[in-house]
Amino acid sequence: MVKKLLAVGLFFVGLACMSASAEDGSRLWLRQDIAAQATVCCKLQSATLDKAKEELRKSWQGGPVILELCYDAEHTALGKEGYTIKTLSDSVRLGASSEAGLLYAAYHLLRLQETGAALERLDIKEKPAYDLRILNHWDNPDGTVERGYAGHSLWEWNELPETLSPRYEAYARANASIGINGTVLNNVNASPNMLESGNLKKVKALADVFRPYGIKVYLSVNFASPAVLGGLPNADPLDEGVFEWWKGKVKEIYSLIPDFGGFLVKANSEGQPGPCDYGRTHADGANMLARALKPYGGLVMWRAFVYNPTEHDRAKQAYAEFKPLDGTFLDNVIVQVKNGPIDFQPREPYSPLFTAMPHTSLMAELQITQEYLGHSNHLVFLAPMWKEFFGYVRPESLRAVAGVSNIGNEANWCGHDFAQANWYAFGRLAWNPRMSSEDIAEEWLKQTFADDSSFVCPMKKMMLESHEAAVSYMMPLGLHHIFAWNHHYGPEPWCEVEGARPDWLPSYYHQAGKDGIGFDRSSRTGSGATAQYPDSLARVFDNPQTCPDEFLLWFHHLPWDFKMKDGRTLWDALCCKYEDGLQTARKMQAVWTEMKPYVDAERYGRVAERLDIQVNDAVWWKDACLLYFQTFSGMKLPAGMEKPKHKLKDLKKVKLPISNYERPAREMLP
Ligand code: GCW
Repeated sequence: MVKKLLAVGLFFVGLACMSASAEDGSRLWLRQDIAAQATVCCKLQSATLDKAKEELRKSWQGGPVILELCYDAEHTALGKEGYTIKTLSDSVRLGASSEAGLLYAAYHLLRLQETGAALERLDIKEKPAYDLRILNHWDNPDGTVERGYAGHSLWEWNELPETLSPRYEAYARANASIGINGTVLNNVNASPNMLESGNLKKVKALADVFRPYGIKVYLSVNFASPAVLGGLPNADPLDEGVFEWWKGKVKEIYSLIPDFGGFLVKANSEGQPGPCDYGRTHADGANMLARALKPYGGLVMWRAFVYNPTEHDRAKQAYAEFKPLDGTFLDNVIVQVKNGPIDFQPREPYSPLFTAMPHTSLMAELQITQEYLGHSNHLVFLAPMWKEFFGYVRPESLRAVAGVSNIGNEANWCGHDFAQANWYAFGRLAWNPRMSSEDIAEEWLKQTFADDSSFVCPMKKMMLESHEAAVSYMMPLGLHHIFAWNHHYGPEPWCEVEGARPDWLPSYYHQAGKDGIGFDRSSRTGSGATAQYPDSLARVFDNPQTCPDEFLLWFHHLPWDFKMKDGRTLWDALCCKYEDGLQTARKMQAVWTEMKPYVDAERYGRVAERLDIQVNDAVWWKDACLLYFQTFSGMKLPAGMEKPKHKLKDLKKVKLPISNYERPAREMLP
């Protein structure tokens, strides 16, 4: 008998192992048991309510749940997507003034269950901080993804509209579970072909899948479309024919997709066409599109990511072009500004536009895909970086938040299993920017891996330290853009490319020389970028004695022996930062090794393999930057640091393939 029991036991252990080893990460944070068969009461029926009911029925393990549409003062005050969750004597009641609100409430309740929260006396009121919480895909019609590191595009344009991949619904569900309610399907470097009638039918097919999950679709548009696609002689926004063309296109779109969200536009930036080609302003361009969209309730998200090779300081450009336009945009235009003034660097001060355009709707563009943070090789939890941004920019001064997606067609969606946490964190912060990074990490870990404090505590710590570590081993103390040419993966502070725009080269940014290092943006001796900030902050940034260390070399060019606040020389402080970053990466690797018992073999292995690359890359970054900067400083590495593993001349030979949109493989790295 005992033997038989043992055999049965072993059989089940075997099964458990098999299912653990089939763990491809595709279930994201939505891994709840699906055999619950809960009682769900809801008098109404609709596509969205059916999703909410189905989720609860399958996974809720408590008593009956009642879903109610409520139009009382309490619920109307919570807006279109807010909701309440209340424990009653014999049930839980979810209330909202919209179906989407009830769907969000259902996901909230399940999240509480999955994270082990106390469920006895729930009395929750939720209202999203923004009406628009949107992903930006940089996906091209040919299936490539600009700055995507998780395979190819999720959208199978060749198969649409006839064939609908089951992943479209899985994508919508994942987004809805964290409150994301919009998606821009295509790259801001937009192909005019996207607006062809045949392609719009494909967009409609996706919109139909996403709609029940409360998600609207948007498109990036190429400003020259009337000329390129429509055959007009130009795309001048003040030309009536151009406006008529857009009006017609917009009408066609809304006839297919009545709840279409609107357009995202990258204009007059990095070679894209725009209104300035015709001597018009960004406002002229944005307002023309806004007029076409207005009758249907559509929006224009107009990007402020502009810079010009002739401007002496790239960090000042967007402000220079957009601030004078404050107050001139129509009310269905939102100006979309990247979090920092340059370009999604590992760390940037906030873009001064956020505090300079009080009469314009602004939205923040955050980058979820790790273009400048180790692609899908490095474990970098981005919530702390975004929280830093919200520490400077008041959440209520924004109208919306967008995140550049890190999603591709790989089984685990994001390449790195921990990059899923950044998709998750984006959604949670777009819903509530006041949530702490710690709470987000904890929620995600519990739902995605295990609800065991011996796992959650060390892993949470590791996630919370990971961004600072990456900044330290790549670009500490305000250094920025010292990446290798174009692929933005490894270090190349020495990079020179004949004929290249200076503002695409690292030396433009680090300005290292015998006299010191850093970009002088101070008002007295430098570019004066500090003056674009409100006075109180401008004063702090302007003075190297008060400028926070993390922005020191962003705003100042300082001698190598500059005395830091703690008395060390700048050179020593820089070296120690690189060393700290590397040692934290090593610690992350050690922590993960200890987590082996809590994690299935497949995900354990994938993450371990990437942490190995991350540590090696941290050595690469540290050696490359310090050995190169040492040629100027002429100073010794401080005692106690790990000795360089590489020689500068060898590192200078490393070349990764530029057009590699996939993860750089181990063999390509030093
Ligand atoms: O950072 C740069 C990226 C480009 C991107 C551009 C942008 C979509 O390297 O790949 O183009 O930003 O945000 O428009």
